[in-house]
Amino acid sequence: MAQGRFSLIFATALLLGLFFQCENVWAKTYFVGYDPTGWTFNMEDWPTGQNFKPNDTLVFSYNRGEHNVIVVDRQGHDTCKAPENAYVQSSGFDYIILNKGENYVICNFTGHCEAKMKMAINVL
Ligand SMILES: [Cu+2]
Repeated sequence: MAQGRFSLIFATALLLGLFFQCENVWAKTYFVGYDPTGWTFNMEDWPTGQNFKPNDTLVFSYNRGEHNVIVVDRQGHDTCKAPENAYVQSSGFDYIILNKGENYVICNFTGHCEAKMKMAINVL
């Protein structure tokens, strides 16, 4: 009986340990923006305070044809210019996977990035 209880406690501790370990390992998925608007203007502050990890996924939901999603570098972010050969996502339901370090995303529809439809996310 005593041994059974010990095994139970041990198994529980083991499971809890695994759970918390997985919690750190499993990447998370975030819907970008404030419900229900999703990816839109004035997004600069949205990442603030969120504990993003490498390999987390950001989902960009928006009306197709009204916006797009382009990963750029710091200069692209600051100047609101995507390179000619940039990979442009425009399905209305796009995603990116965060890398460790700085991640920059803009919408390059005319005037949108300038209207703060851009984000800089530093992943630690
Ligand atoms: Cu846009």
